[in-house]
Amino acid sequence: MLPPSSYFYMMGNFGLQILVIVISFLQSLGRITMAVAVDVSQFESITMAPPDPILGVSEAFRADTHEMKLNLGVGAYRTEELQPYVLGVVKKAENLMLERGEFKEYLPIEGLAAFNKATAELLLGADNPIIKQQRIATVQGLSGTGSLRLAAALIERYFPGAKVLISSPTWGNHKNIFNDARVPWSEYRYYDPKTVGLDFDGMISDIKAAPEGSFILLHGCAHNPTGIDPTPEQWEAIADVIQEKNHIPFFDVAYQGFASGSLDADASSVRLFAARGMELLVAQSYSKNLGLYAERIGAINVVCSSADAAARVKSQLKRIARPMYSNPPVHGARIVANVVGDPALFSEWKEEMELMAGRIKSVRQKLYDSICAKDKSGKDWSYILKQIGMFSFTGLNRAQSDNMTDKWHVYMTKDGRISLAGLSAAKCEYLADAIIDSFYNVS
Ligand code: PLA
Repeated sequence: MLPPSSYFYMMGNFGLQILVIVISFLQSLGRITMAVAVDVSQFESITMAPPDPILGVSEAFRADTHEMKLNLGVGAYRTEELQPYVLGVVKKAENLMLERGEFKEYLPIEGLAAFNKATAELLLGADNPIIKQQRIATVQGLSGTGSLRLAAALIERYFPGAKVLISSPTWGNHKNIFNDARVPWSEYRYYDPKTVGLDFDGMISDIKAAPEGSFILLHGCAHNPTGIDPTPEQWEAIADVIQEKNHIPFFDVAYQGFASGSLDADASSVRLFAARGMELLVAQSYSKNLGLYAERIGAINVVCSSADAAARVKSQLKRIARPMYSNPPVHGARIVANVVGDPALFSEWKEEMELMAGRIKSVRQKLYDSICAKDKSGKDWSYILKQIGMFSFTGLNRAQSDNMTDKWHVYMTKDGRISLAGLSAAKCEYLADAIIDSFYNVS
């Protein structure tokens, strides 16, 4: 049999004309269009994407109808009743905004000036000389992710071929962000499964071995997913080797206030590097500490050695942002500016944050106590208590994590991470049973 195209050749021009007339006639009867639309799509070559390893967990959770189901996937703070929480200071700030009847016109490309000022001050401390010297370029971003993406685009454009070193493991989206921005990356050792602690020597030697002038991505505090942070002495040693190798530190600060409950203490890693006079990048997010997840509010900050360099960097960040999303949304920016800029709201925020961080610490303790009371094997579970922030890196492997979900309806990421921010005291016993069953009965 001949391939269909050969018949067209054989028909010649006249035959084709007849075919076109016939097709037009059938189209006018509404027959042919339907057949074409159903059978062949212009998007045929697009395959189905896998669900997101973190946000996809919430989708699966919503579809489960079991009464004991528990969503410990995404890092989102819930109340003891496992309900989403809007901070009191956020409601107050929003009321203020309504009273003032604030407008909704476009923001400048770099975002709301009052927000940019507040966010840099929150990061470095209001009296940091870097701010007075105007050595910081701050651009409002679409939360932590969008801010990281802007920085990645800046690296791709102005440091062609430069590598970003990311911790192993890290937040899953880091790799996507640099891949999509076409920035090469590799990993440095971070987590030591034997000690369930920091592989400090591995980290230092991998940073040392990286090509001079690499970007070193560091979690400012509450490392995701491990919950393991370097000590202040270790941070100094990390800064030493970064400085020695002329690398550029690139901080991701998504949990300021959530590690210790103190905004200042949680910014100490960044401040330590900045105090050495180093140039650095910092992406900030207000998703967790102000509970503004869906408002997409954050910033990218570039600390430079001169005000002149900072002005140029800022101008280029704006140039990158303009064709990407033009300018950022105003609502979250106003909330942050109102809360940080008002002494009464600011101190109220700190209290609420301590409360949130405190609730997470207390379920962490309760989970540990419940596991220890149930597990008579003598296994040391104390790493659960040593980890900080929203997450616990349980050490459960993929099959064990699957068991947590399939048998126990506990939704979590497949790397063994659980978000304690989604756990209530009432569910600690149940979770302890699930962990012990998965750990001992699944390999
Ligand atoms: N950086 C780190 C280290 C994060 O953990 C997250 C969020 C972000 C940046 C970005 O958050 P933002 O864009 O909302 O500001 N990580 C979450 C959510 C909480 C997520 O994956 O998007 C997590 O569950 O890991």
